[in-house]
Amino acid sequence: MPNSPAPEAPSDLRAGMIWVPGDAFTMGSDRHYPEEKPARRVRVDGFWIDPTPVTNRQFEAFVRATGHVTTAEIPPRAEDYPGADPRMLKAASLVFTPPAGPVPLEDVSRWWEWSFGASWRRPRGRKSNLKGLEDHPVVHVAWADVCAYAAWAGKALPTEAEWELAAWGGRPSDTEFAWGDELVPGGRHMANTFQGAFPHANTCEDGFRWTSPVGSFPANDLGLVDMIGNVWEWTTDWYVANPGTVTKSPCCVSENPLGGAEGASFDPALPRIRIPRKVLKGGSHMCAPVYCRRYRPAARHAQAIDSSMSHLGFRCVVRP
Ligand SMILES: [Ca+2]
Ligand SMILES: [Cu+2]
Repeated sequence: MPNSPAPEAPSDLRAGMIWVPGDAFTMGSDRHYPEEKPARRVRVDGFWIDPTPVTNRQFEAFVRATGHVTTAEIPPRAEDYPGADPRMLKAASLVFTPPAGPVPLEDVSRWWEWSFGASWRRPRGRKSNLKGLEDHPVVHVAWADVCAYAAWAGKALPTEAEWELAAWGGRPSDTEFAWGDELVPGGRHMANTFQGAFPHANTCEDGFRWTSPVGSFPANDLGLVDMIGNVWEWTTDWYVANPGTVTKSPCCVSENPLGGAEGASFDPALPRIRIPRKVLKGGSHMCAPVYCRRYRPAARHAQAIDSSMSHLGFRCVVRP
């Protein structure tokens, strides 16, 4: 029923949202991956944000109310993917499928499987289900899906700057991690990440091999959980590799920055496939010191808007 008027969002969806006071802060980092450069002063107006990533329980309420069919549940159209093997053009999503032993870490195809039948309902492939995962973040949601959810809920998706300010939780943005300078302070895991030899030997010292129920790790000072780790989260910004260059303000502090231009967000490595990309934030349960140290507020990743994955979710905001 995609054309019928959106039903009223249940009021409890908005209850519990947390106010992030407007502030100026240093966005990005000069000390980590190149795409986080340059560290720059920005100012962001205050907004409300969901305290947790959207859960399977919440997403199910949305699907039940609207009949929404997610991108992963629809076979891709051949004309959108020139050169694609027709046998691959089936409803599918990317599922982390760890190999038995060590593999070259440059080759992501060694652990990402284009899994037919995988979707938010079957997060670990066709034979999986949501039993016991009701309070885990929903995954396998593409950009159109998270936009549809936000519209139904009367909310919006955060900008990268809003998300990054919220991830600092009111603390100054001058430490290595959102909670301080140690990844595992005093042996306490602060987020669901990957321990051990990536991708084959997860030792699960933090207690979770896959996603975790929201709130399994400590909240930040604003009361937000799972900003770091668990699942990557969508933001509205079009991805550009050098975000500092799109600062529009003539003075030194950029106000409510919005990211780059859509046309500049295509993947230069895939010149035939012109799918724009958004910025993801927060890292996931697959970030590991030996492979991907993106369990930090400044870290970012480019994601094609048509793609969904087993470590990718979202949360919403409301602006005053
Ligand atoms: Ca983990
Ligand atoms: Cu990572």
